[in-house]
Amino acid sequence: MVEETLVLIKPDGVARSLTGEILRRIEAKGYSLVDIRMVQPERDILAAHYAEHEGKPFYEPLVEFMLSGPIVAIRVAGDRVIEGFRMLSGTTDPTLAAPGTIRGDFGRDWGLKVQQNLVHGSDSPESAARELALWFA
Ligand code: YYY
Ligand code: MG
Repeated sequence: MVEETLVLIKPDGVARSLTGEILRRIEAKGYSLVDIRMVQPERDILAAHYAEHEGKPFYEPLVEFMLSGPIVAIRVAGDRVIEGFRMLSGTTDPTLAAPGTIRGDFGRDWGLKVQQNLVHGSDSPESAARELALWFA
């Protein structure tokens, strides 16, 4: 079942020059890069993107972090890519993300926050449709 998902390389991934490595892993898995853009997002797009987390204690620091530098937004297509990219990414907390995943291999613990976990991937077909419309309007 071919799907599309939204992947974001967060400001820490761009700043640490991991863009190429992350794109390489997506392509090596057999997924296609359909569209890609580098963005310095405004607060309103991030508020919409993370609307489900509004009011949670990590929401404000998360949005501030996402505003701290350029982001790479990617439209990725592939068989069950929504679930598949989240497997490539690894679980939210880089400390707990399995070795071999993006967050498990490159997420750092020393003094960094959970929000600095390098990538975002849509979590369902509904989220993917909503987020792709937002970032690739
Ligand atoms: O989908 P995923 O990115 O793995 O996690 P979410 O639960 O959707 O949270 C979004 C984002 O918020 C997460 O990537 C890091 C940050 N965050 C946090 O800073 N602290 C938490 N306790 C939970 C999430
Ligand atoms: Mg999420």
